[in-house]
Amino acid sequence: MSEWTQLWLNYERVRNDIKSVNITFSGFSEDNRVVGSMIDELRRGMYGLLGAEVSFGENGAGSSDTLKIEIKKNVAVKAEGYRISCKNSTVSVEAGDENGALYGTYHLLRLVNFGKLSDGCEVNSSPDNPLRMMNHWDNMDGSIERGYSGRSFFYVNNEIVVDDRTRDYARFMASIGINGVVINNVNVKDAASYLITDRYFGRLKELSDVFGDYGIKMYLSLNFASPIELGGMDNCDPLNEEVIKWWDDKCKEVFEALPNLGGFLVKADSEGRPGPFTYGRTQADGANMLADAVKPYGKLIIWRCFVYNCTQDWRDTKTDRARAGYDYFKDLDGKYKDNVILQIKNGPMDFQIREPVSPLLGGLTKTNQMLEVQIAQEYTGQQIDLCYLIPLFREVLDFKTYCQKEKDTVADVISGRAFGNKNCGIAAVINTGNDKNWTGNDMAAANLYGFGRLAYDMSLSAEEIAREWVSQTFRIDKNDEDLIVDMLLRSREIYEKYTCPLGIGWMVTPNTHYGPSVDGYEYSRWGTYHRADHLGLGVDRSSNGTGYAQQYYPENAEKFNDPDKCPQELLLFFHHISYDHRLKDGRTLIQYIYDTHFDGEAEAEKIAENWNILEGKIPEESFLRVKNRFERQIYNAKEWRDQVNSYFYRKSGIKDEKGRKIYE
Ligand code: GCV
Repeated sequence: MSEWTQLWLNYERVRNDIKSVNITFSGFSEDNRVVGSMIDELRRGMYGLLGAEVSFGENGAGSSDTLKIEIKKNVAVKAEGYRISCKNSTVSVEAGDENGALYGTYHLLRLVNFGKLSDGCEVNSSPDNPLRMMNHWDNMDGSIERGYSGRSFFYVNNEIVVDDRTRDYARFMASIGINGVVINNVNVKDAASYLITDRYFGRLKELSDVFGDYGIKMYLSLNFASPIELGGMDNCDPLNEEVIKWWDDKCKEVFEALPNLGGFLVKADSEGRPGPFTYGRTQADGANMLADAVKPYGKLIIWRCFVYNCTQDWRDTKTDRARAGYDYFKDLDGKYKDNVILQIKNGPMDFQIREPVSPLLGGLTKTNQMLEVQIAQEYTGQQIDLCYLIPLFREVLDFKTYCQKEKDTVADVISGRAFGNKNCGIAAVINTGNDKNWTGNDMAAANLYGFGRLAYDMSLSAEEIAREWVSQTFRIDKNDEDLIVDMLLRSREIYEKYTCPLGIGWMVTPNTHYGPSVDGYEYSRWGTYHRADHLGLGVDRSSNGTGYAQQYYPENAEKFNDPDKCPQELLLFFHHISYDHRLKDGRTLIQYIYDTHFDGEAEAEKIAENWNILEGKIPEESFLRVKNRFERQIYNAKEWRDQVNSYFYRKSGIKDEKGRKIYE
C-alpha cells in the first residue's frame, strides 16, 4: 500500500469471469519506453480489475475465459488517437503512434472499469487539442503558489525529487491525455532561476525521462531577466545583440542536456516580473527573441498574456484592468514567430467564479493561441469549498467569438480548427500537492480528471466527465453515484450564489483570496474593483464607461454594451446598476443579492448533508476528509452571506423584503 492514493486509477476487481488476458503487439516495439509503460499499466490494470493472469506475445488460441488484446499500429489513425473494437472476445486497439496506443490502453481499462467492454463495442477517438498541458506553480523551496494540497512533490529544499510518486503522477497525467507539464512556477525567482544551469541538469534529465516514458514533454518557466541574474549582464533587452547571443548559447546548453524539454513558458511584465517593457520593447519583441533561440531545437515559447499593471489607480473611472490583455496584444497579432504560442487566461481578469470570455481568444486571428484555466481553486474555494469547474470550462469552450462565420468558438480557435494552427491547445494551473490524496479535497480530483478528459475530447459534457470520474474513483451503486454527480454539477452555481453576484468578482480577503472582504482585494487599494456606492454596484465597461465591451466582435460587443441585452450573470461585470433596478424575473438587484446569498448558503448545507449518506460506502478516510471540508465550506458560506448582505444593506439602506436576519 503506497503512501498516496491511486486517484481514478482505482483498479479494484470489477468482474471474475476472465481468467487470463493475452496481449500482442504489432508494429510497436516492446522496447519503446512508452510501450513499456503500456505493458506495465495493462499488467497492473487487468490484474486488478479482472484478477486475470496477463501474458504478452502469441500463446496459442487461448480458452473461452481468455481475453485477447491486439495492439496494432495503423498509420491511418490520427496522431495521438486510437480506435478500439471488440469482436469474439478479441479486443483490438489501433493507433498511429505510441502516445495514441497508450491513451487507447487507458481507455480500454476505463471500458473494463465501467463494465462496457463487450462484443461489438467501438471507440474512435483523437485529441481535439494538439497541446494539453499542466502548469505547476511549484517553487523550489517546496511551497506552491496557490497550492491547497500540501507541498510540492517535485521539490524539497531547492532539490528536485524523482521517485515512485513522480511516476504515479506521470501515469495519472497520461491516463487523461496530458502531453506537456510545466514543472515550476511562472513567477521564476530564487533557486528556480538556476534550473537552466548545469546545477540541475542531471535531475531534470531524470524527471523528463519519467515524463518521456508516458509520452509527456517537460517544460520550464523562464526568468526573462536570466541574462542579468545568471549571465552577469547589465540588461536583458531583447533587441540587444549580446543578450540575443547569451540566449542562443544558453538554449544550446539546455537542449543538449535536456532533449525531452518541450520549451519555455514565460510570464513577463506582470506583477513584478521582468520583461521587454523595461526597454521600451513589445511583448512580440520579447517572445520572438526567445523563439529564435529555441527554434534550432524545434522547441516552443509559450508566452502569457496575463500582462497588466497591478498598481493602477482605480479612482479614475476609465481605468480598467480587464482591458489590458487586449490592449497590449491585439495590435501585435501576426507579428509572432510560428513557434510562439500566446497563453490566454479564460477571462480578462483572473479566474473569478464568473467572468466573460477574454476578447483576445478569437480576437487574435493570426497568432497561435492557447487557453489557460485554473483548476487550483484560488478564487473558487481553495479545494475546501466544492466547486466542480468543468461546467465553467465548457461555457468558455462553447463561447461564440464571431471571429468568422463558422468554426468561431473558443474550442475552434484553440484547437486549430478555426485558423489551421498546429501549435495551440489548452493548459491548466494544476491543483495537486503532496497530500495523500493529491488534491486536498478528494472531490477536487474531479477537476483534475475532468480537465484532462475535456482537453483531449472537447465534445464531452460536464456530466459525462463527472460520471466517469465517480465511477472509477468509488465503488458505489447507481443511486450514490447519481448523488455525487448531482453535488458536483450544482456546486459551481452554489459557490457563485454565496460569493460574488452577477460577474462582479474580487470581494476576497487580500493576498490569501479565501473568504469574503468586500473592499479587500490587494490591488484595489486605490479604490474598489466593484465600484459600489450608495446607489448601485458594478463597473461600467460599456462605450460610456471603460469601453472594454468594444473589444469584442460587434455581435458580442453590442450584447455586452446594452444592460437590457447583457446576459444577466454578467450584468455587474459590464454595467453599474442601481440597487432598485428590476431584473428579468422582477426582483430588484438588491433583493437578488440577498436571495442568492441566503439560498447559496442553504444549498451548501444541503449538499453537505447529502455527503453523510455516503458514510460506510466509500473509504472512511475519503469520507472524513470531504466531510471536514464541507464543514469548513458551510462556515465560509455563512461568512460570505453575512458580510455581503450587511455590506450592501449598509450601502443601500434597503431592507430584505423577506425580513431575514441581516447584521446591521
Ligand atoms: C503565479 C494571480 C495569482 C498569482 C499568480 C498570477 C499569475 O495574480 O494571485 O498568484 O502568480 O495570477 O497568473 O501569474
